[in-house]
Amino acid sequence: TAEVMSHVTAHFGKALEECREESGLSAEVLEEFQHFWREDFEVVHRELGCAIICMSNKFSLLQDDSRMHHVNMHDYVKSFPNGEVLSGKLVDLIHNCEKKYDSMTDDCDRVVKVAACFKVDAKAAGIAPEVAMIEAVMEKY
Ligand code: BOM
Repeated sequence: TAEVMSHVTAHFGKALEECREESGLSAEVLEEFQHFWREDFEVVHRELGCAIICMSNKFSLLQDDSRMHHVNMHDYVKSFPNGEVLSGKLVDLIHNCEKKYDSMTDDCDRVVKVAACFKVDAKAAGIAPEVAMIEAVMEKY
């Protein structure tokens, strides 16, 4: 659900500042991670892909090939309030997007495509959070 996704985004987003330098993602492109979900934010920058890889690695959510670690991602999402209602769906959506871009060899370029696909599909599935929902739970993490 969108409510659960707001918690996951608020927590995951806390890793952004630790990853800014090594990813090269400027504040002009993305100031705060929750803006990822804004209607007018375009998920297109290679540096965002690099940042998502760096952030995911802080929580062991990726395998060595920079694809999702299914078990760890499932457990991560499940750890949030009501997480078990989102975990299966989120893993399915991300994996479906990974399959579409599997031939891309540059990890940062591929992950930003996967993230853009995930944003579109999460909105279509009704599990994309409003930015205001994320801001409401930011203080918990
Ligand atoms: O193949 C690479 C898998 C990368 C998975 C991350 C895609 C989604 C990242 C952008 C949105 C994040 C929102 C919430 C946290 C989900 C972990």
